[in-house]
Amino acid sequence: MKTTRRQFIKISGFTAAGAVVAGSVLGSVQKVIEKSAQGNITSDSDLTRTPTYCEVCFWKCGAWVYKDKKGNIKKLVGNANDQHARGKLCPRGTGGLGMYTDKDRLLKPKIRVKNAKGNETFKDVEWDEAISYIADKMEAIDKKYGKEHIALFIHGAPAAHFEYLFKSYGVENSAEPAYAQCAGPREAGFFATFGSGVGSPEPADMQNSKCITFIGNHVGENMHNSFVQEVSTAIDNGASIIVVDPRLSTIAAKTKFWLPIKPGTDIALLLSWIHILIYDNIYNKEYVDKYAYGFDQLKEHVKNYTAEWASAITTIDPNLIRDAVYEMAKAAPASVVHPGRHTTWYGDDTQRERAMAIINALLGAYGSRGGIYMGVKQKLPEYPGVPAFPEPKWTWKEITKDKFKGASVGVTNVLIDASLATYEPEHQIKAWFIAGTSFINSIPDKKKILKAMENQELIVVVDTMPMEMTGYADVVLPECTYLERHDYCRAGKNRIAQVAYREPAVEPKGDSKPAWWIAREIGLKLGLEKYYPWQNLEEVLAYQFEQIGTSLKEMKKLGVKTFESSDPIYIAPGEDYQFNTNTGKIELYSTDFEAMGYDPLPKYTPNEEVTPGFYHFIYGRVPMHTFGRTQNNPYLYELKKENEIWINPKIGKIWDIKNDDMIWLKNQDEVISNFAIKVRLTERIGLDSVYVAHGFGHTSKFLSKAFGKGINDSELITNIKIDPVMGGTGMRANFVTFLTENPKIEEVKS
Ligand SMILES: Nc1nc2c(c(=O)[nH]1)N[C@H]1C(S)=C(S)[C@@H](COP(=O)(O)OP(=O)(O)OC[C@H]3O[C@@H](n4cnc5c(=O)[nH]c(N)nc54)[C@H](O)[C@@H]3O)O[C@H]1N2
Ligand SMILES: Nc1nc2c(c(=O)[nH]1)N[C@H]1C(S)=C(S)[C@@H](COP(=O)(O)OP(=O)(O)OC[C@H]3O[C@@H](n4cnc5c(=O)[nH]c(N)nc54)[C@H](O)[C@@H]3O)O[C@H]1N2
Ligand code: SF4
Ligand SMILES: [Mo]
Repeated sequence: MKTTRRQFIKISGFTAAGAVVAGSVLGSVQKVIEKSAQGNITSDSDLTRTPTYCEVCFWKCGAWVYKDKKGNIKKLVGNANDQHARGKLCPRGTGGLGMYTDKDRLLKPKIRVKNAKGNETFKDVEWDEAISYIADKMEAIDKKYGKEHIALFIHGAPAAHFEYLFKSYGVENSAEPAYAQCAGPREAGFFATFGSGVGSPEPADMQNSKCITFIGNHVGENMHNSFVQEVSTAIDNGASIIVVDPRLSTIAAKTKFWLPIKPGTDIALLLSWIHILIYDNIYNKEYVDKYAYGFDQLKEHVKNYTAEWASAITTIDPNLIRDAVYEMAKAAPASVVHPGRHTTWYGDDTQRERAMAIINALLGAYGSRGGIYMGVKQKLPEYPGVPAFPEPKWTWKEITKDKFKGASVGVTNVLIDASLATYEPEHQIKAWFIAGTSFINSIPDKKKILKAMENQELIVVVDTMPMEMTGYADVVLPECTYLERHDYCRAGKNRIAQVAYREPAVEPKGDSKPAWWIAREIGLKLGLEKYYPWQNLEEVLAYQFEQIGTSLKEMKKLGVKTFESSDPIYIAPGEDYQFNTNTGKIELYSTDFEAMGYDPLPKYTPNEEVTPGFYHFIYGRVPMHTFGRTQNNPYLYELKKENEIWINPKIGKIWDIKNDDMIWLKNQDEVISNFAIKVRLTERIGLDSVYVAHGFGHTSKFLSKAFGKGINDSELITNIKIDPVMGGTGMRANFVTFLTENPKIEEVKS
């Protein structure tokens, strides 16, 4: 089957006929918004626009917020000059307005109190009371244990503001699920190999690739804007796409190179590819001779890993294994094995990523056009006159690095372990400060989290919505949405150096406030004035803009500005490039891992087998939602209200279940799903697995739309495989069976 752009998902596609998934979804979200927007817009000239970057996911697409004369937001549109957006937003970004209009939003600070009957409840308070309460508690914890015993859990734009606050206070105990539940393993695996991590956006030069290989990575359902656009371009240009996935994903359905793998066996496949590249002599010899270290050890290591060996483990046809790697090699060096993003699968994840990195090295992809580019960025200066941060007595490193030597930032689950009453008192965490992460839905092992929570003397949650975690807080602080606030600029690495600016398009609703304001107010209460010589974030941004040769005025006009960068993004032919590793080379054999006591070369070890009557429980994304944060969004809710469980029709027959039946799931540890889930019988999933989209099954009754719709995969993830290198939580070694009768869960557990 020849793949064309039309067949593939198109973010640009809502005007084109026949556009699949994204196209139609985007069209309908636009319609929903237009219908609900009051007043008729005659033309765009009636509208004014302000710049932002999208916060519906973490791709951070540069966008314009269009408003009418009355100041009502009419639409959100991608910034044409932004390399993340390229003039378009994905369906979720287009529906971002729903974050602002959601009627269930948090609009007032709340403190947990006991009511007359002795039951716990929340009372609405003024900001000053909430902030004083938090500052007093933080000081009390400091006195009793030391301030280092407070942990910060963060994600998204609010993160930077609270990290700054905590550093000013002398605490460096922060972590985000975007590392230990997401990209951590690939960062560790690629760092060990190339001396630099991957980062976001992933620097895969897909728009110039002749062959792109996806391991799991379900682009098209995973809807990162320019990522999807680049894959579309590559397909248009005739690039080959290789997809390794037990499920016929949207992208797998568009290529002849779908390798339906038995879950958890990817390392065997990757080792056989390395074997074939080396022993069939189809690797990039010149590149490897010049830049790589440890080729001979690697060659010896993979000598028995033939396609037939891998076939027996992965259940993939050996000819398909060979054809795929020949296709990759033919296109090299414009051939890339995408590093993936959500990579915490089976606990052997850093080693799987190492194997992927090694294949990229053998193809000569790193530093090559169509392979992996080296991103550039515009640095933004610090605000002047701020003193150095105080030195904490201990940080996340003290409780992490002896166990997980490859961890480069805080590990959420390590901090949760340290929050248990049984943890050594010297480093025991006694308070949680949580901002922009849904925590109890994002980190597995709910039982442990609940236990750790009991040991906390303060839990603060900063959120825009009454999510599950807010129900456990002592203090809930309502942040306003990204459409109502300033934040630091987006200025991460990419092909060109760009800075994206966000300013408020509308006033914050109710009593909600921006994270920078909340953090600063807490800082002032804690006596940290010297770290806050500015009154508002706009001053900081104005200063930064001046220093880099622009201005607030210009940034308001441009939204996204491009800066000159003299750093090349590719390695020049024959260049004596030094990699940031111990040997200065690409380490096929990792000297770092050897020194740390980890396997210097990736090994395959079998993962748990499924037991009869149970199925591998695998999960992923739907294009119209981000994690668990958008299910209550009025526009996106309309597009997808609940998740379904994908079951092979033959399995359906055995169980006598039909499409649209509602069933409950029970996992290997007897945990039963909180709600029922709708059955979707499909040949696109094999006989040994079932599949659901993450983010549904909300248990917070304050989410009037999302409550009880579908099931929450996190609840059923109780068998956790910890990655020995960086501490990530492998979440795919779980199995479920079906309950066709209502197990009568009386009350929602959370
Ligand atoms: N619409 C939307 N897009 C998103 C997000 C979102 O919430 N919504 N989130 C963003 C974020 S932060 C991330 S990290 C990414 C996540 O998206 P990805 O990085 O693409 O996540 P993966 O886990 O690699 O992909 C899930 C796929 O892995 C397959 N799979 C399951 N088990 C195995 C296995 O053992 N081997 C192989 N080879 N495949 C397997 C599943 O069938 C599924 O198709 O998506 C990003 N994009
Ligand atoms: N079971 C399971 N667990 C997973 C995954 C999975 O697929 N399955 N995916 C993993 C991955 S890849 C990742 S990256 C993580 C992501 O995990 P999280 O970082 O926890 O992401 P979300 O679930 O989107 O939670 C974001 C929270 O921030 C709130 N929020 C949204 N906007 C704002 C804002 O502007 N300000 C503030 N203060 N709050 C805001 C939302 O209401 C929500 O409560 O989850 C990981 N955990
Ligand atoms: S990919 Fe979509 S949701 Fe994510 S930032 Fe871009 S437009 Fe927003
Ligand atoms: Mo992620």
